[in-house]
Amino acid sequence: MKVFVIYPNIEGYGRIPTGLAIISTILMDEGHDMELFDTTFMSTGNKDNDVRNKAGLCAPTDLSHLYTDGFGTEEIRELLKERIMRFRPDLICLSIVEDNYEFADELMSFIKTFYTSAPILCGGTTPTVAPHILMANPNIDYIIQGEGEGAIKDFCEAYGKGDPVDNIPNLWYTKGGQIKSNAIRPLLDMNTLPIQNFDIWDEKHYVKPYDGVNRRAGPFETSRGCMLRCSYCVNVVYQDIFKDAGKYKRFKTIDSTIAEIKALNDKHNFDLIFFADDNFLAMPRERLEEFADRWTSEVNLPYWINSTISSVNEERIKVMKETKCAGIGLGIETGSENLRKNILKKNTRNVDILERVNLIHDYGIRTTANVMIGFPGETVEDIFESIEFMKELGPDSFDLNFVAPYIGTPVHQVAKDMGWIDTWDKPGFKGMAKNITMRQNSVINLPTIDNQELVDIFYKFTDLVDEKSDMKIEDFTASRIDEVKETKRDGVISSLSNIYDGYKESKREASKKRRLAKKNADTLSPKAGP
Ligand code: B12
Ligand code: SF4
Repeated sequence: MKVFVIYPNIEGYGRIPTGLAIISTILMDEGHDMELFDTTFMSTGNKDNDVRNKAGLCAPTDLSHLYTDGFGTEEIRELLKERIMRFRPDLICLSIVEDNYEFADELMSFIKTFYTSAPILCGGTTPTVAPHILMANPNIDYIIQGEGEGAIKDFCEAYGKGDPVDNIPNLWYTKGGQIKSNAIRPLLDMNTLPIQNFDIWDEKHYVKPYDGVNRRAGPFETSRGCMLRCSYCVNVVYQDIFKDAGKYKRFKTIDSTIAEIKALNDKHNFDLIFFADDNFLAMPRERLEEFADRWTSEVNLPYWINSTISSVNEERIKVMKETKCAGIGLGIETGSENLRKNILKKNTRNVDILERVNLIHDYGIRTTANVMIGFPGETVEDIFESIEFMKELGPDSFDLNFVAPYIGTPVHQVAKDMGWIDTWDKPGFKGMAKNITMRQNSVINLPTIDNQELVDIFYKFTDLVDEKSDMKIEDFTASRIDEVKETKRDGVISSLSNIYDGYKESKREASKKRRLAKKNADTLSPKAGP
């Protein structure tokens, strides 16, 4: 089959997307004729890096040479049409995250005006968390929910032969005007994954500005899933969707991990490895020991990871140091313990964060503190607590973002219930926040902080931490702070509690069903004879 794969990236954020890299590798390995259309470097600039530079979040780097100047939406459409008309695909696939969905929709609706010989199939984060919403989009014919490896293989095989696709697990489709969904397939064993094929991706994806230097970085995953349940994160939703699909947190063996990195490094010559895992350090001791031994003797490249504070301990950090870990991104998010505990649903105390960040610094490893502003219930005072905490913590850099109320997350639900987000009503987008972004501005209209004030703090955050700005709490609309403290914050907290109770109930129901199914199977299975 001829499959045309689109990566509709408008953030200009380079780095090969692991999920789509694996999907396209599988398509090629299965013998399908595959073409990639990647918009990452087509638009006029790297929005993400521009904001970081402007906010002083990173050592200034100029990435403008990576982008084709003046190659905007019109030029993208022209090229897309030319490529599709030349290739004449049997299937068109897109990978979607919410920030790119509107842009992806523009491309899909354009495709439908000149090419209707191939259905459009979408996968990725947003199709996974909200397939029922996306299926109402007239431009989308099929959705693969969750892990796409097995489903895309089965779909292409059946569709290519003209067989029915009704029974393919993870697939959403329409039949007789009705939206239909199939069961979720068991979560896969990561050791069955193929080695990613990077050949179809632009080399520019390897450019990673790191600590002021442009490095050549390769992206890999060693595990999937995170067992924490932060209220703004996709993982809390995934845990619910996949509750019957097997073990959510899974690892690739060190053997498979090293084999893949070695094979791709021999070919592409990286000087930095990026691990896409949500929480790299959350691994058992024996695995850590094996990683340490084999990394140094077989790969020996600097690497960079993301981790939660709760997974940091001296034993692990020692290994990180010995194995050339260049930096750790830490999800600290706020300096307000009250906000972190009650609204972010992260149970880490500031004193523990301080202790562990100091430990990482003692070992000479670089830290990046990931911080967010604009949580439902957050006040200017909370943000100033974050600033004070960052002064105390002294990470090597920050990554500051606005809270984005992604569909499916508790934060989205609360912001919607409170009437603080403007949502779409059009088919395919119903209930989703308009113009969603985590980088450009705040999508949640907080009663506590004016959005423009929030943007002002965003761009002053680094200066405030470095004590180069004299902006003060009193400069903000203080009266609204009092209102929120007394009423709105309590509303957010109780609304979140209800949502989390719902997850607990759903988990209880699922295990009750599993127990019952097991009991029935035991009763039905013949006993071993004498
Ligand atoms: C690594 C990473 C990146 C990398 C790679 C991007 C990517 N698309 O993979 C970089 C650094 C480039 C990046 C950038 C951004 N990211 Co990011 N990123 C992640 C992270 C931490 C891991 C993703 C990953 O590799 N997972 C492992 C792979 C195997 O899983 P997967 O990507 O979901 O893919 C599987 C399925 O979804 C499916 N699938 C995926 N695509 C397709 C396509 C088809 C056709 C099919 C059939 C199936 C399919 O099959 C895959 C294999 O099973 C996730 C958090 C997470 N846990 O998902 C955030 C996450 C995806 N990122 C997010 C965001 C917001 C962004 C940015 C907008 C940030 C910014 N301002 O620039 C950009 C957008 C870039 C883009 N267009 O994707 C959000 C998306 C939120 C949402 N609900 O939509 C997430 C979920 C984090 C969060 N806040 O919760 N990101
Ligand atoms: S620790 Fe990070 S990856 Fe895990 S649920 Fe929280 S935000 Fe998501």
